[in-house]
Amino acid sequence: MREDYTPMWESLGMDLSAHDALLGVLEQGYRDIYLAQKNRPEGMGYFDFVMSEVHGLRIKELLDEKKQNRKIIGSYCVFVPEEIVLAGGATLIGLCSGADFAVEEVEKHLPRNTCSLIKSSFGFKLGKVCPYLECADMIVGENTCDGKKKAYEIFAGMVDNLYVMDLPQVKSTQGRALLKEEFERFKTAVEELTGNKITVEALKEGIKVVNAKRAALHRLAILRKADPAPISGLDALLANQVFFYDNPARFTESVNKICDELEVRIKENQGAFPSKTPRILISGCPMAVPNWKLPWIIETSGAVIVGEEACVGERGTRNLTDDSGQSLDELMEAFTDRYFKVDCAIFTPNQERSDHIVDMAQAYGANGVIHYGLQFCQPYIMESIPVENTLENLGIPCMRIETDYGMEDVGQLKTRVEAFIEQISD
Ligand code: BJ8
Repeated sequence: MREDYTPMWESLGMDLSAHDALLGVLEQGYRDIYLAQKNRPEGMGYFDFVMSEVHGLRIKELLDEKKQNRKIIGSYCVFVPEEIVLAGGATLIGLCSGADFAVEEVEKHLPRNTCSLIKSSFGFKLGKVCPYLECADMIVGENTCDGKKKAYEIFAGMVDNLYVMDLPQVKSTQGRALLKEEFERFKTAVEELTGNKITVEALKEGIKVVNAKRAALHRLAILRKADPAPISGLDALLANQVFFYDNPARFTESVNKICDELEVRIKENQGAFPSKTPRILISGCPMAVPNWKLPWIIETSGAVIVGEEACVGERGTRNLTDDSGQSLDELMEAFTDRYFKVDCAIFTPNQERSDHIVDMAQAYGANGVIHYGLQFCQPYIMESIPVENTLENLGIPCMRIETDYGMEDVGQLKTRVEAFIEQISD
């Protein structure tokens, strides 16, 4: 029988009945979407376990870390460098939320036409249903899109430990200098929070741990080039989602284990879907847990997803950091270089992202690209038009979808996705 975590949630000041309702929906969704899949790799059992304990065991581990005086830092963006957090002797967890919650309450603080991701983050705070948020010693926001920038001004009145990182919007020399300065400022903030001075050795170790995590996901991504695809897009997405809050070493080991299994599957010509199933690349806004709506629609409509051009996906994990530097400054330079390559749509101009989408579509043998934009997300929706033009000029079919976290449009989306899959199957 599963442990009763009620006293733990109570100690975090959570709203227990609202939280029960959330967990009920999450468990049901997981059963219907994940456990209903066929031909899953056995190694996904680990991620099923992680999800069944998502607000239980992992939170207990984090609270145990806190008892040992280790600080927990929460973040909403892949620009927050985990390397620095680990080097400071703290733990980083992702806080982005993928479900609507307390919408009426949220709309008292934010305009209705705000993207679901931002609204969801507020809903989880206002509804007191996120134990990660409640156990964080520091919450890091970032000046990325206008929605987030302004939302953090309001969020600062709801939490007492918000730290906001500034970010460049242009990939210029000045932009890179700003990013490095902000990483230096963040390093000082982590040192102040933890009381630990970050040393060259600690930073090298932090880089090594994070590189290993990312390398495991690169390995997984490369295996998805095979036909038949050895793993579903839903399962691969889950691994990318769990990346943000699992223990790093355990995560790396679990992903590598799945990769070992997938290598055998590929040799034996086994797939999650039959060979020649139409292959889709998803591109656009990040999908945080439990946002599985669009991938579920795609993979129950006759196609398989072979890659995610998103921050929960390859955009977030693409590059490793050079760890050969011998001084703090050389190491800070090295990961400034690494993070500066992240091609979020907040950057202008942002041709790199279109180029990456083309590269990924070709490398993964995608028959088409589905661009996923959250409603009211200006950066990604605006960028989706040039992205579509670039792809179609190269003969790569593209469909642009705008949606939110609601389920009202599932029927309509399914009809559109089925028509697109039929078109790319010809
Ligand atoms: S680096 S993608 S994680 S900012 S969906 S809140 S952009 S209006 S999430 Fe992101 Fe960092 Fe960029 Fe990645 Fe705004 Fe759009 Fe909402 Fe978004």
